[in-house]
Amino acid sequence: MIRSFLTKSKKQMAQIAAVDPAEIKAHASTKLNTLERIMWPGGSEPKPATNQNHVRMYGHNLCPFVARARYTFACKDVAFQEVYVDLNDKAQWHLDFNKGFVPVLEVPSGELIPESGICSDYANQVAGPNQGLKLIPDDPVAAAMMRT
Ligand SMILES: N[C@@H](CCC(=O)N[C@@H](CS)C(=O)NCC(=O)O)C(=O)O
Repeated sequence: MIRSFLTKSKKQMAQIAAVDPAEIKAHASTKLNTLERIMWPGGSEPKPATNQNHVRMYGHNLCPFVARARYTFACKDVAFQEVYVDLNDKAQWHLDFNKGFVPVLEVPSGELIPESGICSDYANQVAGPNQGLKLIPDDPVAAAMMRT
């Protein structure tokens, strides 16, 4: 799964992944950013109104943790809207939520979800059983090893 990208070599990935990492890369590159991307200022600017149609990911283009979550959404063919925030001038609502770390997901009902691994799990769970690439092996041991 995507979180392994940050901690494992390509060879290790190939041994434990449910799918070839090259396939993930190819799939993600064609599926990323299907919805309008917006930039949002920080400081005292309030959070933008919740997108009631699509999950939103508050993030930053240089953050590898955001990339992990973004790739999972792309690989699972789950549409999402990206909102780039200013990490040099964090918004108060963001600081209050999780000290201003990205990624943060906002679901259409308005709940905010922190942490790239949790955001990735969300994408995996909302995708239908045959939707997108299979990222988590069926074998529970392999699935656990993938998460280490
Ligand atoms: N454990 C977090 C780490 C996220 C993280 O460290 N993101 C960095 C950007 S790559 C961040 O938001 N840093 C806050 C800052 O720049 O002050 C996750 O996996 O989501």
